[in-house]
This record gives sequence, structure tokens and C-alpha cells, in this order.
Amino acid sequence: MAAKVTLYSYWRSQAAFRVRIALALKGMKAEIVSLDLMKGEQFGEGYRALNPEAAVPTLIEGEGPPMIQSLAILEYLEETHPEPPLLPKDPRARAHARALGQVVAADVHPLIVPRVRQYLTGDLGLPEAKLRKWREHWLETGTRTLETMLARDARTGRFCIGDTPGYADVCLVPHVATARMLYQADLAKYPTVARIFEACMAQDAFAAAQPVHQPDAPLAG
Ligand SMILES: N[C@@H](CCC(=O)N[C@@H](CS)C(=O)NCC(=O)O)C(=O)O
Repeated sequence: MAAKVTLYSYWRSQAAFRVRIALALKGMKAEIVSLDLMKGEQFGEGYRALNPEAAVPTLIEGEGPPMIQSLAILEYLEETHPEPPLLPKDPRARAHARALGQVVAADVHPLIVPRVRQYLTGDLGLPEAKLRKWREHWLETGTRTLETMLARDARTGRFCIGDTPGYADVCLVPHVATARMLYQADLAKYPTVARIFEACMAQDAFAAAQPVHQPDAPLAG
């Protein structure tokens, strides 16, 4: 019998969204435990014992121990549940997949997480309007980089690499969804990204994992 999987999540979290998609692509069911990041539930002592960073996601499979950091969790899932693979076989294509993922997960997303926003507006006194510009600037930078990387690469297919959704798509979709949710990002400037986003969202694994379908989303459905 498969071990129980628990995912600590928040409906609007980009990082938790990555893991929700990966679990669905692997055909794995998880119990979702929602933390309201806007109410600071991530800072409770109990949760910090699982995740010293006080962030989501945290994944527990079976007896544990808890795993944190969405990209590390994706690698874990790939190693322990290899079918269907999220990474391509060819080592250079694997590096490309990880690079696409890290453009958004390592270089853009950390700049806009709640604790950074809080520090900018609270501790440093940045006005809300400037914070919105900050978020938009970094999200646009990431989308532009993805577009350049994908548009020129012969390995780009219906999805980021070839015609099967994988690791890079798992990272691209939450990034684009966040940009659309936060400032109705205009994807017309990024036709390859827009096309791949639509192709992904037509897949059940991506559609079911999206923020609006999470149990803690306002008007979840
Ligand atoms: N690099 C981490 C990012 C984790 C992270 O910062 N998650 C955000 C939500 S997307 C969070 O929980 N933030 C809580 C906070 O900033 O207080 C990952 O990929 O898992």
C-alpha cells in the first residue's frame, strides 16, 4: 500500500502549486493541510518544527522526515516515483529543464514572497504602489527570460521540452498564473510562454492543482 502523503500548502502559493502539479502528474494523492500565510499561520511553533523556514510547501511521505523546498521535493518525487518522468533522459535537456525551472523558482519567486514584501513595505517603508511595481518588474523579467529561452530552442515542443509536460512546465505555470493573478499580465508579448501555459492548463494535473481549485481558496470550486 502506498504511504500516506501530506502536503502543507496555501492556495495562492507558487511553490506549493509546483508540488501539487508534480504530485498530480505522478498520479499521487496527497492530503492537503492549508496554512493561511496572510494570517501568519506559517510562524506557529508546531509548523516551524516541520519547516524551519516557516514557508510552504512541506511534504511528508509516510513516517517522514518532512521535506521542504519545492525544487528539492520535485527531485525527490522524480527519484522515488520515476513514472512518468518529469525530467528528460538526455543530460543536457535535463540541465535545460532545471535551468528553466530555476529562472522562476530560484531567481524571481524569492523576490516576491510574503516575508520579502513585508520587509519592503514594513521595515523599509516602501509604499504599496512601489511594491506592486517591484513585483511586476521581477515577474516580467522572469517571463521575458523564459520566452527568450523557449522561443529559440529546438527542444521546445508543445510543452517546454518536447510534447510531454515536465519539470520546466511545473515551474512555468505557477509563475505565469501568479503574474496573471497579481496584475493581469499581458502574455501577448510572450507567445511561446502563452502557448505552453494554455497547453498545460488543458491538462487535468495542472488544472486541478491551480489556486482557485484549492480547498482554502476563496469561493473554491
Ligand atoms: N524556495 C522555496 C520558497 C518557499 C516560500 O517562500 N513559499 C512562500 C509561499 S509561495 C511562503 O510560504 N512564504 C511565507 C512567508 O514569506 O512568510 C520553495 O520553492 O519551496
